[in-house]
Amino acid sequence: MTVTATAIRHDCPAYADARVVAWVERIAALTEPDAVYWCDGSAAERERLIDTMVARGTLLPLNEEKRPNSYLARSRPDDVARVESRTFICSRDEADAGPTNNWADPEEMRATLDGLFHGAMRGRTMYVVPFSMGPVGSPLARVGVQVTDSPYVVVSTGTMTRMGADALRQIAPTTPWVPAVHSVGAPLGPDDADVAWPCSDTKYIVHYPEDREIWSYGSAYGGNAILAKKAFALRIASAIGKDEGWIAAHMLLLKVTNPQGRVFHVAAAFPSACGKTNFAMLKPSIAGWDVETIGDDIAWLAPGANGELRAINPEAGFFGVAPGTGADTNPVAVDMLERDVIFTNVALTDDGDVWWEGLTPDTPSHLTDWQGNDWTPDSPTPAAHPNSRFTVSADQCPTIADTWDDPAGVPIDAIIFGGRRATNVPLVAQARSWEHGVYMGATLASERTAAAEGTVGELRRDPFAMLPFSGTHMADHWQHWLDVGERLAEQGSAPAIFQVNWFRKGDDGSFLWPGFSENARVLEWILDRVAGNVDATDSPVGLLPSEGSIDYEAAGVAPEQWSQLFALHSEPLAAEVADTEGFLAGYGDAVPTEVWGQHRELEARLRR
Ligand code: OXD
Ligand code: MN
Repeated sequence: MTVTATAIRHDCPAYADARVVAWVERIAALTEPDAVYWCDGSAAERERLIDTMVARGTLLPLNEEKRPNSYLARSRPDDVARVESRTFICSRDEADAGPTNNWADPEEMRATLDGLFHGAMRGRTMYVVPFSMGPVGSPLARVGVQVTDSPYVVVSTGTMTRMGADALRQIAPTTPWVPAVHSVGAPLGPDDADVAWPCSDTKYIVHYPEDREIWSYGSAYGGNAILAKKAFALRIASAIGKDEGWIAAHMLLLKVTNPQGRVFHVAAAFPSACGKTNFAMLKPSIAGWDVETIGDDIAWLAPGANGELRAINPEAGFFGVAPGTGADTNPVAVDMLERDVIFTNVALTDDGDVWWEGLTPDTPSHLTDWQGNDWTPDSPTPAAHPNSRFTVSADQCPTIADTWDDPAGVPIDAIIFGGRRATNVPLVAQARSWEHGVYMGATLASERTAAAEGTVGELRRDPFAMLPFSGTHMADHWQHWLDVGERLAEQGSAPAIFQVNWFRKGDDGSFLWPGFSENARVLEWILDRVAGNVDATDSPVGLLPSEGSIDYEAAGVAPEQWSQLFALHSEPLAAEVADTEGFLAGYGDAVPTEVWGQHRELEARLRR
């Protein structure tokens, strides 16, 4: 029983734009769902969807006393993460996708997807999910509509975005909007019983940057399926931003108030698995400094009317990695997760609560692991999947800033790039200029293996932490940063740029810096630099803290460790510069001359 166009037109909200309705009709004709449901984003709707999922076994209610109004989802074991190998950027010209994206011809991809989506929603309901990225009506916000046959994706999108009627009302006859089509790829015949986590072995996550369109097939997990997040707010937004003069950045956002009451805003990029959510919820170890959260993953950065760089967090929730989130690493998140959370692939305690590695110092003696099996501390596999997640509303975060959803955004004072580096990269360095900062962002890397002193571990480059998330040629993204910086400099002044590294190791292989709450000392130095309150010392890699400007001993760091945190060893640095040369060359002619210029200058400074 396939839904008819007449039924769709009958059920759609009166204010739905005709283009949206026509598109929904087209996708319904292709995918043949049993019904089409237009989401309004209300609490009652969310409750109904949750009840449906509980009845189907997709969600398990947790102990109401220990974890009120919270649920556990267990995905299929082969649908646990973003699949970069199945993620495509289908620009008309292959060169526009660049060497780091999977490219496919858009016409051929459309034909492939037409075949796959034909009848893909049979036996299921197609939900129409309108959403706003950014505060509804903000000049910095953009709207999209996702259709999906997964109620889990609907509820997750309801937490991660401003979802529902208000977003749909934003779409007037000439408003640009991003259509996103999603199916789990598991149609049901009339006699088929559904499963708790329907998905398909065949997966495609496809972006058409010129058409601003997303199609995703076969997965219900995270960034593969909650298309508002990585697919829209980073990949498609990087293409929109390039045309419109703003930047889609894989960055957290902080509001920081110093002891004198001056407010600063910071945007920081880190590759995945560098503790981004922990830094976004930093509890400072130093008195008088107040750190508040604006976002933990994505920032949209746009030049403002007075030559300042303004930022919004386009999301409305956190889809954070659970393992490693505990009272010592992120006490703010632990408090945030007390209620109203959907957990995915964490372990279940015997009293119906959740657990994951790193949540508590003691491991429970018995758990049900993320796949539903008995688990004890002797079990050979982790209790929670390493990529298990929590999905929670941003306004539940105890440190959320009062300005986090200001439609005008916040003015950015400092930009930070950080990777996980055992060698070479100092705890903190200030870029000499915007161009030098862009070079720091472009050459950002983490080290695969801990390296012995005097060598460099294999570098996994992740320029601007955007490697899996750019909808454009990566080197065009660098050029775009240069262009925006130039525009800021013409009208006002561009924010200062810094590089940080919490992960440098000493000769004995142990971390030199305690990290977490002590990272506030680095933030203090950065913002004192912005305020002009503290000196820096020149070095080949950038401006470093002068002796006495960071109280490292109060962080438990000895003078010998402190000097290792900033040591510049010529051999491994030369090896890294040679590696960078090859890395940049891989982007061919698209590498901006300013980036090559910065590379040559670094080379020359290191030779001196
Ligand atoms: C994420 C990521 O999931 O960056 O946020 O990988
Ligand atoms: Mn991320």
